[in-house]
Amino acid sequence: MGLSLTKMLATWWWYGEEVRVLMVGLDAAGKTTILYKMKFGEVVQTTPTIGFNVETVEYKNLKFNVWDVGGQDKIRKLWRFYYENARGIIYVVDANDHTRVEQAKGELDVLLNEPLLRDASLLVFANKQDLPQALSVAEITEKLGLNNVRGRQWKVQGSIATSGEGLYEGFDWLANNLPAATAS
Ligand code: G3D
Ligand code: MG
Repeated sequence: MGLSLTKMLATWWWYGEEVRVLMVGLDAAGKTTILYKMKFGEVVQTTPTIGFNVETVEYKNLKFNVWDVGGQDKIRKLWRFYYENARGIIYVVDANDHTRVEQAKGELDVLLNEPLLRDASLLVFANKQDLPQALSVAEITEKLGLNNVRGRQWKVQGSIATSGEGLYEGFDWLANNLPAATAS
């Protein structure tokens, strides 16, 4: 799956210019699993400051920056560095974690209210759909309040990161729904 998908992205994403995509979500949502399942290449982990780890993968002109949201407010200021020129947000939710879905909404709202991310398209992975108690795509859509989102493209995709199910569909949608790069 990895190879055909990366080939597809190379074809469909605009060639030459860097496309930055953020992948964020609470810890244990499944972000790192998705990153490796996609087989984009070497995952480089950096720690700009204590308590803040960023995983970066580059594939041709695509650059993914991945980190855990939630936690100390002072670390939030550091996220801003990665917002610059970000055209897509992949928000990964553990759909089986009923107790933290509200926190996941709060953290998503922070990102959606960020002016630098105003135009970024939003792909939500409602992950861990293999678990019997997982909230459905419709339930995650409702709990995250996504029907109130205005002015940006968004989609919720059910996924099972461990098997790869749903990842292709999600990335396919994002590749086709990125906003045009803003002239700067
Ligand atoms: P994170 O990078 O968002 O913090 P990880 O999350 O990718 O490290 O995943 C956290 C745990 O969830 C991992 O288990 C991983 O295998 C599991 N996981 C990820 N996606 C799925 C999924 O779709 N279904 C199920 N059942 N589990 C998933 P461990 O045990 O290694 O902590
Ligand atoms: Mg991780």
